[in-house]
Amino acid sequence: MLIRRRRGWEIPESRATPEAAFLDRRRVLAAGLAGAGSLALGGFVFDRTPKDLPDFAEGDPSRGLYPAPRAMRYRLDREVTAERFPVTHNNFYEFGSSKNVWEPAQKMPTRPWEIRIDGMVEQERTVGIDDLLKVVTLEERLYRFRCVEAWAMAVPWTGFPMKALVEFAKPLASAKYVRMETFNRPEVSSGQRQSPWYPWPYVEGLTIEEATNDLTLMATGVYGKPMPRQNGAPLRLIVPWKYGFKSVKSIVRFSFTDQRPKSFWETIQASEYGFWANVNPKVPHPRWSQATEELIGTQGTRVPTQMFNGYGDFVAGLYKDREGEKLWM
Ligand SMILES: Nc1nc2c(c(=O)[nH]1)N[C@H]1C(S)=C(S)[C@@H](COP(=O)(O)O)O[C@H]1N2
Ligand SMILES: [Mo]
Repeated sequence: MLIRRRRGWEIPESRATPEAAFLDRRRVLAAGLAGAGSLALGGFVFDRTPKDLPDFAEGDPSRGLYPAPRAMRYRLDREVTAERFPVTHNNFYEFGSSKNVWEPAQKMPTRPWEIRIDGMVEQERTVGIDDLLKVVTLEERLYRFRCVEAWAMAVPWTGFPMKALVEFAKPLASAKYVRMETFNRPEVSSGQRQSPWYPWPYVEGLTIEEATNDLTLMATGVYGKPMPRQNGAPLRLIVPWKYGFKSVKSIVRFSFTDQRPKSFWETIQASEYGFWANVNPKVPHPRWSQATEELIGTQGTRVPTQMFNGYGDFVAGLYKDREGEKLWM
């Protein structure tokens, strides 16, 4: 293992995992370390980034579907982030609370991968990922992506509109929300084993209107290849106008419901991570500003955060009748 000075985009440990701050404190107490320890790395990080990226999609049976044609409608105001950053700088608590989870994530089997569709639907059903991929059309979209921790990237996701998944599921008219769940498998998830106090499984939710918005993508790949495990293989959500924690990874269940789902992060700390979580530069997180964001892979370049992460034309209408609700965090 190599210890070296952090690069510009690697914010110090104390700021790098604010989403984990509460739980880290609990873990320190639980371990009887009386508030010490967790910051011992100071300004240093362990670099687990390989020089040459491994073939993260080795053996993936869906390989032949990539690369998919790019949808030119989704334009960026910045360069696409170099591939090595988004595939080695991740948030995926199932494999630990640091950003260096790509290696442990390789332990996650992605086949067979069964997806349960249940709740307020015409007929509950289970579908395998490869059967689902046969009935949808993949496309590539360049999206900005903004983590609540004030770092951002620009990524070529491949996937299909979530609208197609909703049509496939045939929800009843009474369904108002879709609740999405990540796998719960402590035998493959070091995070679930080592941090049993987290409210596993990871859960997120959207209104049906959000889920069927043109922007909302079920992502199955990135950089013209099947999705690496650390980015949420084989199926994850991408909602680019919301903070990144809404974009739940490695989904195994979609439940249609008339009750607003309570997410993983909302269960942990509702005052900081709410249901709506739309990006807004003017509404600070209780512990830091959201006015600017650091572009990963650029030696610390910061740019202004945009309202709805720059996607207001697509989504502002969704919230017209929701004034007074806590739409921004
Ligand atoms: N199941 C699951 N999904 C998750 C997370 C997680 O810890 N577990 N982290 C979220 C957060 S905070 C972010 S910023 C994005 C990161 O996605 P990336 O690693 O592909 O950049 O995934 C989101 N989806
Ligand atoms: Mo995040």
